[in-house]
Amino acid sequence: MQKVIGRLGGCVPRVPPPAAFQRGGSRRKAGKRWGLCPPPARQFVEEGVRLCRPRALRLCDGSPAEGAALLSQLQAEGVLHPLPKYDNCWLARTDPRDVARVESRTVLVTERERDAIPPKPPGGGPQQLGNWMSPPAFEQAVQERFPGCMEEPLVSQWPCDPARTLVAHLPDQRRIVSFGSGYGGNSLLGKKCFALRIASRLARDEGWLAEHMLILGVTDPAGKKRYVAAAFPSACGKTNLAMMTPALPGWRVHCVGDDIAWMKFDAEGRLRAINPESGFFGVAPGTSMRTNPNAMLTVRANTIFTNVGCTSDGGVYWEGIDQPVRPGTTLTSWLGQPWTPGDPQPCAHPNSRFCAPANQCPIMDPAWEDPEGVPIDAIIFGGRRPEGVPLVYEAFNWRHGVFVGSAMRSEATAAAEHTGRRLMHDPFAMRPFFGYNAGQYLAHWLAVGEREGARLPRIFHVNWFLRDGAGRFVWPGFGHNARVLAWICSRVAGEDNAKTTPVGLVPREDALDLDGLPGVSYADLFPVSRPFWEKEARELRRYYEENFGEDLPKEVMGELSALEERVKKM
Ligand code: GTP
Ligand code: SPV
Ligand code: MN
Repeated sequence: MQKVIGRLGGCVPRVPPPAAFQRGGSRRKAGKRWGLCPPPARQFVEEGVRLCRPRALRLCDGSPAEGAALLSQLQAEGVLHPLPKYDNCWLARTDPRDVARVESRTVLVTERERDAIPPKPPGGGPQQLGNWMSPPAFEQAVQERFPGCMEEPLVSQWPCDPARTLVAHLPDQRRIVSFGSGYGGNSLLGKKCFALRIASRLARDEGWLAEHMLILGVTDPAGKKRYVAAAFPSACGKTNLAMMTPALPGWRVHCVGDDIAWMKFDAEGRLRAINPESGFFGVAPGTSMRTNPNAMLTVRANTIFTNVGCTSDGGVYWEGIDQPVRPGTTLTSWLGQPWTPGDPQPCAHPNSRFCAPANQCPIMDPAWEDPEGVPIDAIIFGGRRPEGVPLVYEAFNWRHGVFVGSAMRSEATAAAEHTGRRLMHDPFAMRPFFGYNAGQYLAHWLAVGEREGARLPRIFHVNWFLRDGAGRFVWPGFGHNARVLAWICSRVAGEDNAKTTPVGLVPREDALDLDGLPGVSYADLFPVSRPFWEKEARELRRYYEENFGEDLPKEVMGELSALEERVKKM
């Protein structure tokens, strides 16, 4: 033990012995723990200590007692505020400049640029499929940020450095280096950084898939259960679909995961999915007992809320929470200011979130932690499309499905730094999360479809977000999305209940259950117009050419040409 302290101290003369090592019993325990660390882990820690020069070092054991001690320490430091209305729930208010992922500062570091991103467009416009950094530039960036960074005095209760934020990935070494942000996907390194970016690269190398997808089980009234995976861009409805309470009598939904799916073929050729996460980091605004009761029940205990508003009786508050505020109770905004309904600025930040253990969700699937995964029958793509894109359509086959995934577009949301309701391309909902060249990613998906003996899931596209002339959603969404899941299940069962459009297969008018939805018309939900799809195809061609260039698989370009031909004949 002494030797270990000596070595740490020796490497870093100005670092006193780690805090956890300074008291009798815990000093002995910490020493034992250090001795049990595998040598590469010790080396990693020693390098970190040398570089960042922390005042103290603590080896975490993950025990409940340690968790409780950390929470009290963070409360004492003013980072977390207790929410006494619930059981062990906490509010964190971040620095207002550190509220979302920063795609512009997220980089892949590889020797060759082409391994990270497709070639830059000839016109010099911005490439939108990720950012590459060369290894020397990365080394310099590290030297400009890390040496002594843990010696710096804290300037606020939320340490961050927005001007120098950098979220770097070295896929060849399976390494992640993140600096300057404490928010969500920038700093929860097991989530987007590892389970999507690094894992997508592992998946390509090893023949599986790491995707920005929810996984759910859906059981029909006859008791037949199927699992589906769905990729929607950030803040576009994965958590809500994964936990939904079906509005169709007799149907049940169970949740396996709400954000990330790792999928691999089994010996029978079935694609099996696991959720690599143990909790949810979900969007708060819009979550209510009406829209997502299971999420509301999940976050009543052991939950950290970030940037939501709060009530003077120790509860949380956000736009769309749909709960009356008790008389005499006052509200405080995410900025810590008094807030009253009607104020021009929102009470909660639009990207405010809850972080809660998944096992608290009342409808977790019995197989949610099964290491074999659950068999996937359907893959669903989707996005926020205010016009032109039908409620649901099915791809003609796997290759067409890969095209549909590559063609995904959605309105910008508050999950990243983009602003306004701008329509953005987001292939496979992975634009912020590709761990290698997106053209090679599409080629990998095409190769998966060619795999010998594979029993491929069917592929669908959904759009819950069509609006009418007055800007209102034409589809009620949430629990009513079960109506669409029911049609998807009928297709998986082989029912002949679709009609062909140039875009894909849509439900025949009698095949989608719209009972009890006054004012919702089939015609409004299934707009398929020639001018819209001509424009869409033109825009897609431009996007492919400028962003994927010659790295776009020819099969995908072939599918676009086929769509253009079908649209011409409308
Ligand atoms: P990330 O965690 O960022 O990856 O997002 P997500 O895809 O899990 O999004 P989430 O389910 O949290 O939904 C984001 C927002 O969309 C919330 O404000 C929801 O209330 C809203 N939303 C989800 N489903 C629907 C729907 O069916 N209809 C409508 N109108 N809004 C929805
Ligand atoms: C997303 O943006 O897709 C999220 C939230 O799931 S974060 O973890 O912050 O990336
Ligand atoms: Mn996500």
